[in-house]
Amino acid sequence: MNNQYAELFKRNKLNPILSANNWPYPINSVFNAGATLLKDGTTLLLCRVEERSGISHFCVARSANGVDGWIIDKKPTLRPEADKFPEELWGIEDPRITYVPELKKYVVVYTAYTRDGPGVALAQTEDFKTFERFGIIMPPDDKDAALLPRRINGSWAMIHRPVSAPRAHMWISYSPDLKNWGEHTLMMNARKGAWWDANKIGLSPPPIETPEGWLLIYHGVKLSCGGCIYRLGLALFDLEKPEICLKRGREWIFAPEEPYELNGDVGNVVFPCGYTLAKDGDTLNIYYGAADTCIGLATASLRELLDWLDKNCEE
Ligand code: BMA
Repeated sequence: MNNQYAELFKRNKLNPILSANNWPYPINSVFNAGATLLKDGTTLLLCRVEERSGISHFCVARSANGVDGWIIDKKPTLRPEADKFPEELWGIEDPRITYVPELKKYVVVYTAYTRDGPGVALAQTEDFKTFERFGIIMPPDDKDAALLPRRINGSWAMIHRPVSAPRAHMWISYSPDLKNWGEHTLMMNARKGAWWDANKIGLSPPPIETPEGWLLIYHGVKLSCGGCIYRLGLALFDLEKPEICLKRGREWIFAPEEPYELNGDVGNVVFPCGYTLAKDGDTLNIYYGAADTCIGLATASLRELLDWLDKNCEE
């Protein structure tokens, strides 16, 4: 075979593993799900469900093996509540879940679609049944946010993606209490020109802590006359100063190729918001929205990702 490249993300044979047809109530699409492993080993996906109004809410799907046999909540798990939280006027989107051992809670950071564009909102939960909302924590335009699972030098840390049109870069901010955020620091720039990650980048799933640093899977948006292509790349950041980039991959590692990734409501999109790490400490299950229509699963080896980054990072 010609044109061979390292296949770091291996798609599951059952892909797409979840789509609107699986849902217990009528919806348009299901994609961009946050993910976590519960204490009993169950995989929990907090799925973004788009209703046939265009507004999104979240719905929980649980599976014993993280691949099939999904048990889906019979009705929406978390709906936008615009009367109490006006920033949720046009829905809630793209949740990222971080389990925080210090709080013994899951912190969900998501996009609240406000009258003035997307902003970042936060809620915490112990059981994915009741949620304590903190409201909006980053004003619009801002999205693609996730909390780090532990404090950095005494402060909570959150990666997010403010927009200063026409460019959008990744930032990190710090907080004493998860409500008030400051020390806003640029973390990584979008490249320029013809690069796959020119002009617009953002965090995809929450950062992965490894002995070598925080491994980030991020998306780059290439804009051409044919539209946008959402692809994924890798970068590594300092464990105690996460705004410091240690390595950044030159090439993308995962891109839309399969029919369900190329075609859908928004074609040419792979967009993971969550991963789980298997008991072996190496196998990553990456759950990604495909073409803003369904959910795919790809498996990768953490060791292989770090080795690839070592050999393929920019000078
Ligand atoms: C991004 C987000 C995602 C979406 C993607 C492709 O900006 O809004 O929710 O999957 O665009 O449409």
